[in-house]
Amino acid sequence: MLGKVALEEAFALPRFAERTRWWASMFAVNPDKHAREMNDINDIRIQYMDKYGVGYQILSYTAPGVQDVFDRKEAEALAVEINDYLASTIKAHPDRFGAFATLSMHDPKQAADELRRCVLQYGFKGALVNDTQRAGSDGDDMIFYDSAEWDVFWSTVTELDVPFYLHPRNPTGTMYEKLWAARKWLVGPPLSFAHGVSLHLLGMVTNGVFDRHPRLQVVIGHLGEHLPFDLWRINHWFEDVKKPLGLKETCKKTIREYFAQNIWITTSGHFSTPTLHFCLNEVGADRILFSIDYPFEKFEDACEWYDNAEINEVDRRKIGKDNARKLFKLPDFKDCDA
Ligand code: GRE
Repeated sequence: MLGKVALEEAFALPRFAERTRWWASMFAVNPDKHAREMNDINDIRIQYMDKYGVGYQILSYTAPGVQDVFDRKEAEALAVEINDYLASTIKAHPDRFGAFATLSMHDPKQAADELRRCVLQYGFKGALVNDTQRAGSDGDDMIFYDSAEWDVFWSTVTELDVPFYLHPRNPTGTMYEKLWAARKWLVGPPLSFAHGVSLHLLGMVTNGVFDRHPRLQVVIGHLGEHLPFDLWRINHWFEDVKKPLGLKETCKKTIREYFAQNIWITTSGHFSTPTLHFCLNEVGADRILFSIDYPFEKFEDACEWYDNAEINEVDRRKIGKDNARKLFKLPDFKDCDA
């Protein structure tokens, strides 16, 4: 399929070469290739896009990114540097690249202001944040965005009418020591990433963020970070036990209603047809978006799978490009009408 749109596609600042290699040492079998692909925007990436029928990508800063920076001032300055760099780097290819804003999430009002700047000044398509923000003098605090204090941020997101991508990051500090250190091979895609994002997103659901901001659109990757598989059970426990016990005070709708009205899932890093079929049943084609997860995953694996997956052509088109085109109000891009 030509003109696919991909949404969870990472880049890094070339000046952080050492950091990119550190991350690659945990997640890439060929760290040199990974670093080359991560630091490139306009060359290798466009060759892959042309070869595998990807018309447009929305780029985002790689994990853990600014969410790993526990000094507030440093985090805020880094986010601005990244946004300015990305805006100037993709300027040459408006028909191929869009951008997600990178945000420091230390302070809700400052995050909202930087998002507004990126959307109004640069035309960025939304924000992508890597799960909780590290904070505190030793980086051991974690800021979640599911409390009422964050309403000022979510109001800005909905006022600007842009989606918010909740992306994973690695567990750190005491959490890492207690849960993961003795089981380090489970850090990342095998388990910890889905764990973190699911906790955070369900925190937003149960703490009433979507009730207070009913137009908010949140995207999660990896075919829903295990949540679609658990929808029946979550719904059963919310409706039959937790709501009678008090959850109904903060969470008015059912989990399925939030999935139908506020939540999107992407195929990033999860190229399985049986799982996609399952998500088509549980979540529906109108809420699924194609993505790759480059350079952690290969264009070849994502695109050859997707182009040949046994799904009907109406759904292939929606998931492959049309849903994203509408959700992100994309400009015309290469092969957008193919
Ligand atoms: C990511 O999407 O950021 C990611 C990593 C590490 C491994 C896999 C992956 O940062 O998808």
